[in-house]
Amino acid sequence: TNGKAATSLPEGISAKAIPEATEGTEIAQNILYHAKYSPHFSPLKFGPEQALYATAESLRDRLIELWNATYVHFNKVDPKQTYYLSMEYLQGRALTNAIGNLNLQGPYADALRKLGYELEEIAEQEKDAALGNGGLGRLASCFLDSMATLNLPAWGYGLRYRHGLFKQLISQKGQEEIPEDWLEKFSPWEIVRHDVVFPVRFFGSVQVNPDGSRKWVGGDVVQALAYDVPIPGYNTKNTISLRLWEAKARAEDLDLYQFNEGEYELAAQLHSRAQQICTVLYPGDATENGKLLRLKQQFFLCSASLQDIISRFHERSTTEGSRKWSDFPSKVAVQMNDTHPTLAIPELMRLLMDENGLGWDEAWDVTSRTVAYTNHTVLPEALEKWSQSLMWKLLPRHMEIITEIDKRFVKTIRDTRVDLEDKISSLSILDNNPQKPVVRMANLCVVSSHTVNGVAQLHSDILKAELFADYVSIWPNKFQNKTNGITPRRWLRFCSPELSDIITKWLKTDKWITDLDLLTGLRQFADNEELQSEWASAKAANKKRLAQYIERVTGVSIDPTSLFDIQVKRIHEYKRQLMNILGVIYRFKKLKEMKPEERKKTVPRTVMIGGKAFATYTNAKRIVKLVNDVGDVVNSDPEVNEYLKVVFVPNYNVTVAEMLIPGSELSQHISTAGMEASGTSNMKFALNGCLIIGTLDGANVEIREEVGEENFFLFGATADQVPRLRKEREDGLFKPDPRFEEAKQFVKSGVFGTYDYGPLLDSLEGNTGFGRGDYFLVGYDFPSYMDAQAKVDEAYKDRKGWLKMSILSTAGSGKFSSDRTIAQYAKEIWNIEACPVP
Ligand code: HBZ
Repeated sequence: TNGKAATSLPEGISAKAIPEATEGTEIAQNILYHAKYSPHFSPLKFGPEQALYATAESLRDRLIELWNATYVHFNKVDPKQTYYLSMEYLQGRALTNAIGNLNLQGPYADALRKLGYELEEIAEQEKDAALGNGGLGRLASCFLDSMATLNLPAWGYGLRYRHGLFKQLISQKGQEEIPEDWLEKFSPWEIVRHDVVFPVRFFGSVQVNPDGSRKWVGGDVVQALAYDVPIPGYNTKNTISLRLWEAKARAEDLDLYQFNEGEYELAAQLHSRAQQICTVLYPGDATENGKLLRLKQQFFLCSASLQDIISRFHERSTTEGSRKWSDFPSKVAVQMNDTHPTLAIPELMRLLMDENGLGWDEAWDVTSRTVAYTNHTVLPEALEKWSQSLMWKLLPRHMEIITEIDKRFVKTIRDTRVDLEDKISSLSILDNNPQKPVVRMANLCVVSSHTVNGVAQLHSDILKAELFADYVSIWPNKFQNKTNGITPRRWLRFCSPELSDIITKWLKTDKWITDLDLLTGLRQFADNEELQSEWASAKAANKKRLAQYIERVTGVSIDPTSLFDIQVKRIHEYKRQLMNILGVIYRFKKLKEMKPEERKKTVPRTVMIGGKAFATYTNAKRIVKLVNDVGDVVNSDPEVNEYLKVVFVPNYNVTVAEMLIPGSELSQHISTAGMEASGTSNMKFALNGCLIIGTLDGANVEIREEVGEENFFLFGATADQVPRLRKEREDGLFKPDPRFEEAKQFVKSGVFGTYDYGPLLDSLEGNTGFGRGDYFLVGYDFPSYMDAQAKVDEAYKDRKGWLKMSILSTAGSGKFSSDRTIAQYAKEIWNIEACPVP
C-alpha cells in the first residue's frame, strides 16, 4: 500500500522538519507518508497540526478498508437495514475515539512519540464536529457508535453543515456568538462521493397526466452530494457510514449570458441558493426566509436519503429478478429523530407512487411499515408546526399527499370511532384554523409510523397519558419507551482512562466496555478501602486536570480539593440554571454573614455552569450574564473565595464535556418535573462516579432506581403535582420561602453590578404580568433544593461515605449504555439483526 512505499523521506527535505523514521513502525512511516504527500500543507512542515492531519489520514486508510469490507458484507448478506435520519449529529473529535475503537492506542502513541509528539497533544489539535444543538444530536452520535459496535446493519443520514453550532464567547455583554468553522481547512474523516449524487427539487407545480397519475415538475433542482464519515465499532471490524449530504448547484445553473453581461450575482443566483441550504446548522427561523430555509434543509435531507435508500434496495435485488415493493419494509427501517425528518413520509409516498407507479394503498402500506418516530419533547412550543401556505409553495406535491393522508385518517376515525368525534380537530394532521393554518408534524408522524417512542420511562408515560392519549386509544400497541443511553467508550473508557483501568482491575476484565451491566460487580467492593483510595486518586487526577483547564480558559484559579459541582447543558428556563445560581447567591450571602471560624467549618465548593443560549432567547442570555456577574463578585471576594468559586465555563461542547465530566463530583439535573424528556449528561455523570442532585424528571427517575435512592440527592415537586402547583401560583396561593426572597432581594440590591436583571427576576413572580408567572416553579422548588444542597455538604464531609456513593453510582449505571438502548430499538422497533463482518 501507499504507506509502505515511503520508508524514508525524499532528498532535499530537512529531517528537522519531518523526522526520519528509520526505526519507525509501519504506522510512523504511514503518518510520514501522509505528511509528505498530503496536498494540504507544505511538505516541509511537521508541526502539531500537520501531525494531526497526517495521523488522521493514516487512520482513515484503515477505516476505509474496514468500511469497504462492511459495505461488501452487508451487500452480500442483504440483511434488513436501519437508516437513522437526523438533522443533527454532535460527533465531537474523532481521533481518540477512532484509535480507541480500533484498539491502536499503544501503537499510535509509540509512533507519534518516535516522531516527537505525544498523542494527547496531537488529539488536542482537532476541532469538534458540532453538527447539532444539544442532547438530541449527541444521542444520534452515541447511537452510531453503538450500532457499529453491535455489528448492526445501520447507517446514519444527516446534513454536512458548513458551519456547526456557533462558538460562544463571553464578554462584558454576556454571550456573543461567533461562527464556527470546522471545515476551515478540511475534515480528514470524510470521503466525498462523487458517485453518489441525487437531484432534489423545490417549488414547482404538480402536473396531472392523462392517466390520472401526478408528477412534480418545474421549480429549482439542486444536487445532493454524499460525504461519508466512517464510524468504527469498538473491537469489531464493522465500520458503518454516517452519510452527510451537501447541496450543490449544477453547472447549467450558472447563467453565462447574465454573467457576461456583468450581472454576476444574478447569474449565480441558483448557485448561491443551493449553497445556502447547508451553510449553517439551525438557521434562525424568526423570519419567513429563515423558516423557508429550515424547511428546505429538512426536505433536502429526506429526499436525498430516501432516493439513496431506494437505490440501494434495487442494487441489492437478487439475481432472480427485481424485488417486490412489498418486501421494502422487510429490508428497510427508517427512524426519524424527532419530527425534523417528517417529510420522509410524504417523500417516500411520492417516490413510490409518482416515480415507481405504486397505487395509494400499496404505497401507504410500504411507507407506514417502514417509518418509526422518536419524540424528544412534550413542550408545546417545541412541537413543529409548518405553515400550510409555505408548504404548498415549497412542496406542492407533498402537501397533496399530506392532505390525502389526513383525509383518509379522519374518515377512518369518523367511520369507526364515534366516541372520538370531538377529538378529530386535535387528532388531525392539518390544523385548518383560518388565522394560521398549519401542518402538525408530530401528528403526521404518529398517524404514519408503525411505532412511536419516548426517550425515558416517565416521558413515554406522559406521551401516552397526555400528548398522544387519543391516539393510544386508536393504536394501543404503537407506543413504546426506549430509555436513552450513552456510549461507554467515549464517556468513560476514553475520557477517563485512569478510572477505567481501576474498574478493569477490580472486575478482572475489560468486558464491561461492551457489556456495561458488568459494572454491578463493583458493588461488592464499594466499602473496600483499597478501591476507595484508588478511586479517590483517579478522581483527584481528573479534578486537577479540570482545574488546570478552567484556569487556562477563564483565568480563575480553583481549589482542586473543593467539591466540584457542575451543571452543563443548553441554557433554558425549564432546566433552571436560574435556580442553581440563586442557590449560589444565597450561599454567598450566608458566607459573607459568617464569622471566619464559622466559614472554616463549611465545605468549600466550586460551582461550574456552562451551556449555550439560543441566540434570540433573551432570558437564557440574561441567565448567562448573571452567572458571569456572580462569578466576578464571588471569586474576587477575599473573605469568601476560599470557600466558594463560581465559574461560567465558556463554549460548552463535546470536548469540554469530556474534560468536565470525569472531574465532577456533584452534577445538577434540576428541571421542572415533566419537562426534561430524558437528559443524557445525567447518565454520563453518574457513570463517572458523580452524584446527582435532581428532580424526579426524565431519566433521573431511572438513574435513581439503578444507583439506589441513598446515592441520589432528590428534591422538588413531581410531574403529577405540577399542574396543581401552577394553578395555585396563578391563584395567588403560593407563599415563597424566605431564603428565596432573600436571594432575589440580594440581586436587586445591585451587588452583582448594574445590569438590569428586572425582567429575569420578574419571570419568577406570580402576578406581575411579566413572564409566565414562575411557570417553571423555581419558587416552589427552591426550599427543597436548598435542603438537598445542605445534605450534599453533610455527605461530602464524610470522605468514605462519599466515595462509597461514588462507586455505587458507577456500579449502577450499566443500564444507561447506548448499547442497551440500540439493542432494544433493533429488536423491538426495527426488527434487524447483527451482521458481523467475518
Ligand atoms: O433530546 C433533547 C431533550 O431535551 C433531552 O431531554 C433528551 O435527553 C435529548 C435526547 O433524547 N432535545 C433536544 O436536544 N432538542 C433539540 O436539540 C432540538 C433541536 C432542534 C429543534 C428542537 C429541538 O427544532
